[in-house]
Amino acid sequence: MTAKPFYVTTAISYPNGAPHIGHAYEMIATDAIARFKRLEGRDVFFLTGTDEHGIKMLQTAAAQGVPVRDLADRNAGEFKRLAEVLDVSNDDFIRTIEPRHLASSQEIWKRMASHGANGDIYQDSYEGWYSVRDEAYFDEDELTQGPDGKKYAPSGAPVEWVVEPSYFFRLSAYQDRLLKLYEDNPDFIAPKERRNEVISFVRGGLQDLSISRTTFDWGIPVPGAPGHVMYVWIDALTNYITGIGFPDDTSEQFQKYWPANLHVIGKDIIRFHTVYWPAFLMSAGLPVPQRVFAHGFLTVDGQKMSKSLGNVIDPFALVEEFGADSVRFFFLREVSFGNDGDYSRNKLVNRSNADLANNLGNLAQRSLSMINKNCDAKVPQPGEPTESDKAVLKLSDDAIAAAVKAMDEQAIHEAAAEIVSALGAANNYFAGEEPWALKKTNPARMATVLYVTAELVRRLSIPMLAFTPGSATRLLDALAVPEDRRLLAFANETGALTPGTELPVPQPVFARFERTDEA
Ligand code: ME8
Repeated sequence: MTAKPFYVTTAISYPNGAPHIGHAYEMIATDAIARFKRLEGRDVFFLTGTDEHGIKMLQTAAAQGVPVRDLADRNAGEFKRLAEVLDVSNDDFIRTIEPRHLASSQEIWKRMASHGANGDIYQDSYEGWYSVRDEAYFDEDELTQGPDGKKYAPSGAPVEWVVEPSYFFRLSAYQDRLLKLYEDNPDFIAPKERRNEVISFVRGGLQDLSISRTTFDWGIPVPGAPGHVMYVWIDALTNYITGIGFPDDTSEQFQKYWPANLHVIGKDIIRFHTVYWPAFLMSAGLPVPQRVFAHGFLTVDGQKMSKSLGNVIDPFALVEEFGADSVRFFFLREVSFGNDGDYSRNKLVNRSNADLANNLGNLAQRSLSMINKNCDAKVPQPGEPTESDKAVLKLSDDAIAAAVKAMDEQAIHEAAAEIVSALGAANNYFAGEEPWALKKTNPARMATVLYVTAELVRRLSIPMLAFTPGSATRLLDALAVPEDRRLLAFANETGALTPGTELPVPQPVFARFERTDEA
């Protein structure tokens, strides 16, 4: 049987600056989902990348006195490097300046322009309040007046009155089809509160969307319309189909992976993904994605991250200090996926010490060291299992089943919590059975307890491959688990560890970190 495909994406980030922890967070969470689906045996394609056009890039480049292409190259390189240091398993990295993306964006444009009797794209002129920072026009009633008498967008960015010739997309014609999409597919927008927001926005009526710009040229040329470049969001959203081979939509890859199973994005860009994107796709005659999940925003020590506050956390520095797995696990376990979350150094240290070093690390190191010393460094021969052996193994199997269910709804924090709680039970089992005391009194029973504990480490390390891939791999290596058995289907297999198998000398897998003193 061929594996069922699963196509998952992150948003593509603006490379007008270096990546921050918000970007790292989205990569980590999406990677946990992608890795978990692979552990379930799915044929996963995971795409991430950078969104390199638009006026914001031009302005940053001008402010820095560098060619825009150089700015894009430098920072896109940093985003790629971030994925590497975070141990992110993306299958491709798309940059929207690539030739494949030009072809793809022009093709989707042409399809939208030729849709229906009159086409969904027409030329007119546009004037309105435009925020350069948001790359969006705003209605008068959405703006506020500052103390300086100037008008500001809801984001706080200044707006200016702009008049330009522009192509428009007939978004207004899609209101009913979009409402039907949300109704027929209650899982299309997650979490639920976001869905309600989008539905009431669309019910309020949709205006046609200005989708080309003539005031600058850093963008994808509109086919057959010299002087016009595409509005950056047209080209940005199209990355999701370029990444799997569009415009060749008859290719095996495109047929297999489209529509995407899941777009993971931040809550600030939900309208683009759940209103504009499905409308563009319907217009181009392409199926719409199955689900869009909006995660929350990260703050630092309870405060919004900002350059002026000087509290922007460099994800590379975090990985440098704590290693990818501790950083990953902190965000996955600590932040309830879909809600806002907060980073603080002490919280990361606490989480990593408690769940990784003291819980999983302790269990593995104590049991494996005893096996090394007392069982000839070989997987011990277990005897008949007792009720307590069976109970703790069942508990870990149930936790894994609950984690699978939670991951299906992107409740990543719950899945991680299930595994941590099973590890806690495993530690209690080990402590309660006192294998060190059995060494003299009942060595056969000691062997059984050590076998069961090694089994628990093996079983629970398999789902941990999605969260802490490097260390979970080292634990499975320490148990000599063959590469092709590191899938969830094998987690609850009895007798997976073969007695007599030689095991390497165990090394501690997780470091303990020091808290910084709180004032
Ligand atoms: O929005 N916490 O790019 P971007 C959590 N190019 N997530 C955050 C965050 C924070 N503090 N700040 C940003 C764009 N993000 C567009 C996307 S997709 C076709 C085009 C998230 O670099 C943000 O919500 O501003 C988005 O999902 C991603 O990081 C990239 O943000």
